[in-house]
Amino acid sequence: MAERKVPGVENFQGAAGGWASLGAVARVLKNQMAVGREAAALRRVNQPTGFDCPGCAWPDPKHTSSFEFCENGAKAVSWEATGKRVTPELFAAHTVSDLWGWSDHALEDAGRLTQPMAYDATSDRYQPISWEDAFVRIGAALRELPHPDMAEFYTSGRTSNEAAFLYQLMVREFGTNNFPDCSNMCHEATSVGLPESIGVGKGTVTLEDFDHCDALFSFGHNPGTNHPRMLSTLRAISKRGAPIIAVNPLRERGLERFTSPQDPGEMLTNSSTPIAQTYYQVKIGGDVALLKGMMKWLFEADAADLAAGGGGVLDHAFIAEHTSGLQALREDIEGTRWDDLVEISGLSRADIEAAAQVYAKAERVILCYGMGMTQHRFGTQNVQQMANLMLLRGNIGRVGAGIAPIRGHSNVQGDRTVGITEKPTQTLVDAIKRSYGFEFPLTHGHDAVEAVRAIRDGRSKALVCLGGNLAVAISDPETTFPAMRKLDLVVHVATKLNRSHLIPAKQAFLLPCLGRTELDVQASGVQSVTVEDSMSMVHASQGGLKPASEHLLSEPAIVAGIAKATLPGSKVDWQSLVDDYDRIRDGIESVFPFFADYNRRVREPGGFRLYIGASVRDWGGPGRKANFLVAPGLNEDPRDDRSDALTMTTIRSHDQYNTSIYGFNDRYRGVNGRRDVVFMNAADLRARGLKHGDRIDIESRMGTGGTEATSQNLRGFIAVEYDIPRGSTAMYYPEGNCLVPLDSHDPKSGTPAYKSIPVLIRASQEAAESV
Ligand SMILES: Nc1nc2c(c(=O)[nH]1)N[C@H]1C(S)=C(S)[C@@H](COP(=O)(O)OP(=O)(O)OC[C@H]3O[C@@H](n4cnc5c(=O)[nH]c(N)nc54)[C@H](O)[C@@H]3O)O[C@H]1N2
Ligand SMILES: Nc1nc2c(c(=O)[nH]1)N[C@H]1C(S)=C(S)[C@@H](COP(=O)(O)OP(=O)(O)OC[C@H]3O[C@@H](n4cnc5c(=O)[nH]c(N)nc54)[C@H](O)[C@@H]3O)O[C@H]1N2
Ligand SMILES: [Mo]
Repeated sequence: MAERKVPGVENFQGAAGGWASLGAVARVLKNQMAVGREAAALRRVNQPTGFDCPGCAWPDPKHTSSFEFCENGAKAVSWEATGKRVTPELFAAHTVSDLWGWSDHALEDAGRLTQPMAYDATSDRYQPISWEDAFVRIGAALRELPHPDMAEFYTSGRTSNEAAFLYQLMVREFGTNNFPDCSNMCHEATSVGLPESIGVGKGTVTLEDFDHCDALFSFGHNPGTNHPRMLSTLRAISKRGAPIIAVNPLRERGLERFTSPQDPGEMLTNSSTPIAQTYYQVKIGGDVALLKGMMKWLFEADAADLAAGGGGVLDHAFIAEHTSGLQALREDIEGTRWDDLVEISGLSRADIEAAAQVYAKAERVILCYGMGMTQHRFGTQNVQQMANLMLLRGNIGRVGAGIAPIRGHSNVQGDRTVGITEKPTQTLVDAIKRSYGFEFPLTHGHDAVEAVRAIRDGRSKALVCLGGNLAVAISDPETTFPAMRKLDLVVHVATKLNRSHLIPAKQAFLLPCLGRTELDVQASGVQSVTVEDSMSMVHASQGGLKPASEHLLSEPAIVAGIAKATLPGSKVDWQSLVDDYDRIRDGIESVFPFFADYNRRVREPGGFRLYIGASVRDWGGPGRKANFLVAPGLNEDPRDDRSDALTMTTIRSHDQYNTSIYGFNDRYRGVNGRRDVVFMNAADLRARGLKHGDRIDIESRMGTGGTEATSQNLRGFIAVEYDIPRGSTAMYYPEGNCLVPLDSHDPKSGTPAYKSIPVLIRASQEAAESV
């Protein structure tokens, strides 16, 4: 790190975890001012009889007997269980335009929403409304639309299976498949890419597999911040001597060293366990080059071994029995030059070969990956090249081996499983007809990007959001914000206030719901909901806290309320489903037979695992095979015509949950009290005549080259010298979203290219002086 002192920026030397993370939790609890309530909540998190942690989708160990400490989980829980409240008085005191001026942090920090509110344009304020009136007005507005396809129904991944199932049932009876979903911005490349490779769009491993792997590869994710409970698993692997290989342009501390708060020895001696044995700082967008390089070495080593009379390095028996497409892959890889692989990955040939050797030496390999792989224009190719690598040595479908997309929201995978999809199948149409007696169209609906396009073009006039913060999470606020202001109806079901709520349409409703931590009582008594984690484990979640306000309804009750008002002749008995969530689960089971015996199985401690064909080498039905798939070229990103362009990635800080900004510190990257930083390589700074701490402007070059570019440039950010490859640069999400035009996404999966934005960076025009 450079000599110059920049306020709030330092070189963090510690390990991930440890006392600092306990301290951080204590601070959050204090700030949220309801310590009793939150501490009670924390004792019940991820317990067999407690609630599922809203923090992430990492699975729970089988027999959790004591609270598994996790900083991320503690923050998520206390953020929800806060003592602060957004009351009608707050809305009376502030116009919506006034609230717009608050920061994202301040909006959510104001506390929990307490009453249903409706927007009044004359006073530019949200005013209290009764639930009944809200439902009636929403129902009337939806029915007034000329066509059901003119409404968008967004889901964010905290929604339970029960709420999601009711929601899709309502929307389908209403007559559309417009299901934009947070997973369209997240692991869609997995959902689209993996089925083509291995017949299923989900991970193939269980948590137990991690006890048996001989090597673990981590591509493009940051577990120290985003899935801290995974560090315990990584630590155990490291302790038994199996190599962990990290592939990430940034040196993320959680992948380097971890002090386990669960380990009194480490805590008392301030020692830590090393995590990654080798850390490859790939260039942003260079992963396909690395993967192809590894495969190139494998093909070469295999040929040499076979020529020498050996059995080969590839798993030939597996390839012959279970796969197709090897020859085309081999030709593609053989036609790729080492020089190109080295240049685009940013890694030396020796490094690439060493990674391949670790892979080849291990009998059982697990490969984990996150947003660093999916949020690119070539996200689907990234996923499929990882699958190729795994298939070459039969590393899918046996104990201790497999591919593990690490999901984000705690039930993002489950929402999809129970029907939140814009691309329904005939099977789903038939099953819903059988169970509920109505038909719905097979036509594909809108995903997240397409929904915003439709809103922009006036093709959609209503937006209903079951959670989330769509306007801020999606790319291109310059397009999105003004487009959403033109809507006729917007409905937000939410726990906390955020910027999307402040983009009112002609009619806007803010409907406050119970959170995961809270007691949900319906006619038949206390209810639990169910969720599915990253490893396809389905389990129950039951909140225990007194609701934040007496006016809150559960998400299933709100969905049913909207449904009854929108569909007067409905074939569904909405009230009976809400009275007893067991009936919703019976419904899920009747539509999706793989949930057989749902209510019984989910009551077993730890729940049950859904059938994942690829885990047992069933590639999507009898006679089907796994496929090696060719990705043409090495990098599909639009190369910029300007050679001085850098590639920007947008990442999460340690103190945020997506668009929820808990605070302004990013401890493991040494940033305190600010978010306006851009991490840059020293040579890139020098080449632009810049120094650590200088103020800079960022110009997006994405979409230059013909596509419609509406993205905006950023001014007055702070350049921070950082250990990142030359040509790569990073800043925080959502600050960076305005650099990504709506049309910059993976053409196959629709995932916005948040992680590879060509940008020009120069000294700020705004203020000549630096900090
Ligand atoms: N505390 C906390 N927990 C969370 C969330 C949160 O915001 N806060 N969000 C939740 C959600 S919805 C999700 S999806 C997950 C997200 O969890 P992650 O997948 O870890 O998401 P990001 O923070 O976006 O980090 C992506 C990582 O990819 C790296 N990266 C960037 N570009 C590239 C590239 O081109 N190649 C490679 N190999 N790596 C790259 C970045 O350096 C970073 O380490 O976490 C979930 N858990
Ligand atoms: N540049 C850039 N953009 C990105 C990403 C990136 O890495 N870079 N990541 C993308 C990813 S992976 C994702 S998943 C999306 C996230 O997109 P979203 O899921 O839409 O966003 P969140 O920030 O998770 O939503 C936060 C809001 O959810 C509401 N909420 C919280 N808990 C509950 C609940 O229990 N019920 C209900 N009804 N509401 C609740 C609160 O009101 C809160 O304000 O963002 C995407 N955007
Ligand atoms: Mo996500």
